[in-house]
Amino acid sequence: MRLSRYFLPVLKQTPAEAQITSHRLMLRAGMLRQEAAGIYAWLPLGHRVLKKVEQIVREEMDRAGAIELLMPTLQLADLWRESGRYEAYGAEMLRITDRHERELLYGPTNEEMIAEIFRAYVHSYKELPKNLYHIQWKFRDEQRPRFGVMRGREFLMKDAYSFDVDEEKGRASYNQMFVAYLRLFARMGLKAIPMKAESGPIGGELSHEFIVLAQTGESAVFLDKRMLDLAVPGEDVDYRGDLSPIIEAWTRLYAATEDVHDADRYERETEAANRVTARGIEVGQTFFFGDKYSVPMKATVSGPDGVDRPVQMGSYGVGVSRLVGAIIEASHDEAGIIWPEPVAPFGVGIINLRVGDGACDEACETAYAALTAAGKEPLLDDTDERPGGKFAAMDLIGLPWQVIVGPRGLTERMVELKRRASGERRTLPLDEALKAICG
Ligand code: 5CA
Repeated sequence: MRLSRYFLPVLKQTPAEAQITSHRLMLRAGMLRQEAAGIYAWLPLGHRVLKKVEQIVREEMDRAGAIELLMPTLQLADLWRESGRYEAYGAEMLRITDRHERELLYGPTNEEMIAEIFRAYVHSYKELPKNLYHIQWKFRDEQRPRFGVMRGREFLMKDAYSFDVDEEKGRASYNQMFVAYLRLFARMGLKAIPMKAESGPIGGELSHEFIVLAQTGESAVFLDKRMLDLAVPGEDVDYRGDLSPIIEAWTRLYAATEDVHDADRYERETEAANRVTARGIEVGQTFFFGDKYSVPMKATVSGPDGVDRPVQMGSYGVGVSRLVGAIIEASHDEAGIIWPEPVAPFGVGIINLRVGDGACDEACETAYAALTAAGKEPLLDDTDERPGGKFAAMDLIGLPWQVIVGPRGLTERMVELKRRASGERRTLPLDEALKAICG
């Protein structure tokens, strides 16, 4: 992408309304624009990151055997009356009436709708297990939307739903998702700590919240510091095998939530020497709730004995849009964002310090073509901005690499290569810089 043709409205001033770093940086880096309280337009740079995060989530869901579909944002109120949640959900639900006076709602989650789809088509245990997921916008009319995409009203969520014939198999499906979660957060450069959780309005007894540690997090956590070094299951995890040892190793060290009672319980369960207090951001939550929805909604399957039974369900959410903010909270410095490579909007920034200078333009075009061909998605700053402004903007948007091309260096056939994360700079010939980036 050439910056002169792109749409990247970076702000020089710090926006007054932003209270936390990620919100401030997303506004300054031209990623996001607020359209109403808790409702945002994703500008091109933000949109690229959102799509990368979404794709990692999708790949790990697919790897774990989940199947993607897409359900609508609007749902019929009657569907929610079946489960009893239409009234229970309260003021957070955005209720809508259409021209025929039919009652609808903007979906805050999809347990009811997926149970409705399931019961229409699946009737036998032989078709199980199944795990269906989608990545779709949700709406929750939060009392206090704040911190930008962290607590929005409209937000992008991945929600997966597992269906099994009995509780044991249902728990095995839950464990598969648990491991997939550890992996998908790790792929984004995050360490997400699973904590035993209350299930709230979703219901059920078995639930974990996945928390990314960050100073600005909304949840206070008490955790065993050994968790910080616990390995994340690698590529070799066999989802068909028994995952309980991995779950065991993690849940043995789970932390408690801000609930004081949990903190008390935790006190008893762990040695004080290993305990640390921290703050964190909830980037995902998993639930196993058995027949909570399948009983009222009559989603049943016949078992091997020919007898019908309610299907055993779990649900698994990831806050896709919240993750973009969480990654920034976990990875930034005074100058701006530091994107982990897998989610960076562009892989490399090329800075042309003197646009119009034949040698500079040519070296930049060479770099641009080679990096594009290598799949590194370069962003070429070919604008007339002053060098100082170019450096500041490039640091702010946080691409992993910068290639800086100026007339002085080029007289000795040299460019500068900067690593955004460490700040390390090297002066070297262009082809060597390209080799260093492409590996
Ligand atoms: N049906 C279940 C799982 S699919 C569910 O809705 N779970 S949830 O309520 O925990 O939401 C899943 C994830 O969405 C949360 O872990 C969080 O990361 C994200 N999320 C929830 N509310 C918001 C919000 N207001 N703004 C941004 N992200 C949110």
